[in-house]
Amino acid sequence: MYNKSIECMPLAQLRELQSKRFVSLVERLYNDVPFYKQQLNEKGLAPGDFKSIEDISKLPFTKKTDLRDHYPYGMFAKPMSEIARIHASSGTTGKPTVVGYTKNDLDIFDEVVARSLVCAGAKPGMKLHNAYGYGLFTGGLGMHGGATKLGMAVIPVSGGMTERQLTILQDFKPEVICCTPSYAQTLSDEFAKRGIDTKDLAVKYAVLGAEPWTEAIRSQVEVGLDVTATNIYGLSEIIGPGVSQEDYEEKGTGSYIWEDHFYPEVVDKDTGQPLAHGEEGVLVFTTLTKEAFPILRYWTNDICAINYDQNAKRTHIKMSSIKGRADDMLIIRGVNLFHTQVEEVIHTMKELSPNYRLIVERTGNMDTVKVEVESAGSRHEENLESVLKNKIKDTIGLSMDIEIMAPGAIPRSQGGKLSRILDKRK
Ligand code: DLL
Repeated sequence: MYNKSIECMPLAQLRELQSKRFVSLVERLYNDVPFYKQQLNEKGLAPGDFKSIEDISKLPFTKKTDLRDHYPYGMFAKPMSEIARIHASSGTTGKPTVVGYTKNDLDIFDEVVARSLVCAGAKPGMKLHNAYGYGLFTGGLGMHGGATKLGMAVIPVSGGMTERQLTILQDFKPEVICCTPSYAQTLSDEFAKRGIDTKDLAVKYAVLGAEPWTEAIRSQVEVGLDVTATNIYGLSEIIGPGVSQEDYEEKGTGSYIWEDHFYPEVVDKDTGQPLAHGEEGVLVFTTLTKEAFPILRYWTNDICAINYDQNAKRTHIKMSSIKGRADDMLIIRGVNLFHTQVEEVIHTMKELSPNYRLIVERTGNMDTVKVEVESAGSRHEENLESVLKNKIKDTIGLSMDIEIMAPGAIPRSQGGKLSRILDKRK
């Protein structure tokens, strides 16, 4: 849903709106969530100390461990009688993080997803093939609500059952698909395997997110499915998908963060100090409008930079693509490594496909990384391994073993998020 007065709001006015919402948020949280009252009291702060959004840095961060400590409902700011829906995100360890929504929150969720879909190229009257998982994961129901609000017809396929997805894409003729980028790769591969010409599909736009991806995957998916693919970002703790979205006519310039609802900061991952626009660090969000599960300065652990784009269609700030999560960063012989860095190098070599994974092992005291990557065709030059090895060494500064594999050899996404790192040290 394109809302010009909000999406193109002059920055001074946007700041005023954020300030007004922020001041009332601090007051609400102080009164309604004992955890926040205690946090402010411990710092000798009271709601009256917050006059504008500029005061945000006085506040401590909220971390995932705080949510775990208050599992399941301890961070809710509304009684259960006002909660309309509950979602949860499963972490790698321990209990899931539980989040709640009032009816108003669900309206906001619909609004930001509808806005994101328009930004991705979708229009009322189009059909959305929704291959994000339905259930506790926010992807399926989140996209569903936004698409309905926009006036699209939703095909609630959910994740998995790839054969059925292919049939639906061919027969139901959706113009828009949303799924994880790794699952879009799977679908594109499967069409190719069957010799189906994707030019015959109606699908034009792909809205991909929920995991890090780079231009390498964009190229594969855009060619393989004959679509324009854009990035959608979000996390359950903030709302779900629709925290930010890339515009289909501004690809590669970052994703708009819907700043009227989600106030972003980027901070140094070690010191927590706010960084200037353009500098890379941990993304932190404050939800300005949510009622059931509002959150102050949430430490997402996602690494990126934010900046304004003077040439853009909208005024809201953009975030770069996520390099990775700080807790997924590998430290190999003293060098910090995200798998997306390897993906970017792979992208420079047309002989390789962006189907790859990193195998991390420990031999003695030494950590080693092997890159398994599929060749683009069934044959490849003998020296391809050493070319990739040298390129990785030159750009990332690490020596890695390389194994070029036949197309189809690397595990694919079966519908959800795909882990591209196999850490055998654990
Ligand atoms: O993944 C919400 C979502 C659903 C986003 C569908 C986009 C599309 P969680 O399961 O809570 O929520 O996982 C959130 O996934 O902190 C990032 O690390 C990662 N992530 C989400 N979107 C992107 C993206 C959903 N576009 C976590 N690029 C976040 C990179 C992403 N990472």
